[in-house]
Amino acid sequence: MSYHKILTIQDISCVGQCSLTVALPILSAAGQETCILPSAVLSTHTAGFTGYTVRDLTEDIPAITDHWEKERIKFDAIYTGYLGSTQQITYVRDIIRRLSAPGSLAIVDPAMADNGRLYPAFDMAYVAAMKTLAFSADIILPNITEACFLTGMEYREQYDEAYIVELLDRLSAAGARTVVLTGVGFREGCTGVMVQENGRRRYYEHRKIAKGSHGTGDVYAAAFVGALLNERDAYEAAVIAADYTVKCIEATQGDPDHWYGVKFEAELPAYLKLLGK
Ligand code: PXL
Repeated sequence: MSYHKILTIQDISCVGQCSLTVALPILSAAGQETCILPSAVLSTHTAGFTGYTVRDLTEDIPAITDHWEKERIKFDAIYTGYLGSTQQITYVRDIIRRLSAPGSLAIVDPAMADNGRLYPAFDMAYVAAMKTLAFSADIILPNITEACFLTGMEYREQYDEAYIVELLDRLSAAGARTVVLTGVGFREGCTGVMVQENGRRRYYEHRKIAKGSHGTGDVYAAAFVGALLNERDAYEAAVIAADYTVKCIEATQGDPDHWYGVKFEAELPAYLKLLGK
């Protein structure tokens, strides 16, 4: 049986195909009971839109947690993405402590940075708090920029395998158990994902589509979690998520008006096929 109750904690960007509006449909399609805790409500995501509204929901989290605990609600997995504030990270750690079912997995996408820079809402205090969450999780899914912020290593556009190995080893030394490092490319036209687990490294290379696409990190992480909960190991889940994300980007190419996200909905049947459903 691979029907699990998962809690995903991230923002609702009402428009923009990221965070909860991506995670909820993907995890539901993967056949999982998907409970949500919105960290904030934004009119759009923050990567490219201007003048967006933000309502931070940090204050609501303690009462929601208390209620779930009173109802004896427990989760088989807790998966976090973009969070609203530093205080919220403390609350999320509390949720993981109090509401995890036995054997539950904590999966953290430290969604805070890309292309060498933090997203506009974040600062180094947020990075420090994210370290405490990421290094106590079972699985983390950083991109190279996020891995650099988590380890203090210098961000590089050009790198070799030794640089990636050092990044992974520093993450492991800091406490990360399984690391799924995304956006790792060694050759022109290719990118990929490097999975490090129990001292073993495995790399999956796939096509890199030139234009950067917003929201693909969220599509990737949700598809990874969905595959993991369908009894795949971390590497197998990383491969499925990569193949699905590439399809989503391909489905969006050629539509210049669709710069803010990817058309992941159109490729859900392909995702289900990859899951063998
Ligand atoms: O895709 C990550 C993400 C999620 N949520 C919000 C964002 C971003 C990236 O910029 O702004 C609100």
